Amino acid sequence: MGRKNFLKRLFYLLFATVILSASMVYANGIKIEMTGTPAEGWEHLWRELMIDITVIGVVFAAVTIYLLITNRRKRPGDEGQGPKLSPLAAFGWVVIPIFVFMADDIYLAAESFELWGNYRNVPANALVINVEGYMWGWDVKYPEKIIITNELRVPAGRPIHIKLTSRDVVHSFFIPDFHVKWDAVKGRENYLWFYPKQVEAGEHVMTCTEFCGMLHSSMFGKVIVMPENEFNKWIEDNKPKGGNV
Ligand SMILES: [Cu+2]
Repeated sequence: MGRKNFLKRLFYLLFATVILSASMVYANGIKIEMTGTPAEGWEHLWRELMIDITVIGVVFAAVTIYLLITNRRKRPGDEGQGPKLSPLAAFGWVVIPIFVFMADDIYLAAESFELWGNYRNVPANALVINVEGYMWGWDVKYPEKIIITNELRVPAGRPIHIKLTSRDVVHSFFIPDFHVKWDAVKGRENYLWFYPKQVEAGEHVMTCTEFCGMLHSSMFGKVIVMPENEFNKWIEDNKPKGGNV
């Protein structure tokens, strides 16, 4: 290969790399906005992952099938006689496909970090509720000094900030419907937040997902989403009465 040819190919390779990088940066710039609740962001990312791996899977399968058919052995002892690639062309054939799929990985990773930030940033107007895990249940403590076990009542339409700890061993607080989970550790205050937007959402499972002893599997309760006025009334009705409590 002449020097001119080499330079031309090198130029194409660099050009393709620049175009791919630019489109990735552009896509990041306009698309990465994981606003909304953790659950919405989680579902968005999940859908995107499913679409991406499906597209990539189908493309790979199609290319593989095509190559298998076009390059199959026609008679015994048949040997292929593919064109000999120059080192640069071989390099390009390796690097460009890797870059294309890595670009998607990097993009998804960027979205994951964005979503992570969303999970860790509790909105300022969130209602704070303390949850303490123990062997084997959850004590839910409201600022009004109400304590209930295995039942987390929350108002609809407000972000809920759970401050999480444990009385004994390590537990893991999990509400599958809201896609939130975090460890409850003795001597530490961890947190998570979720946003029950509507009452129709109703009741949800909350459970422990860290094997924490004999009765770990019975360490579950429910999250009950209530209309805000009913929730306020419930707080009023249940908070300790009298001055010195
Ligand atoms: Cu547990």
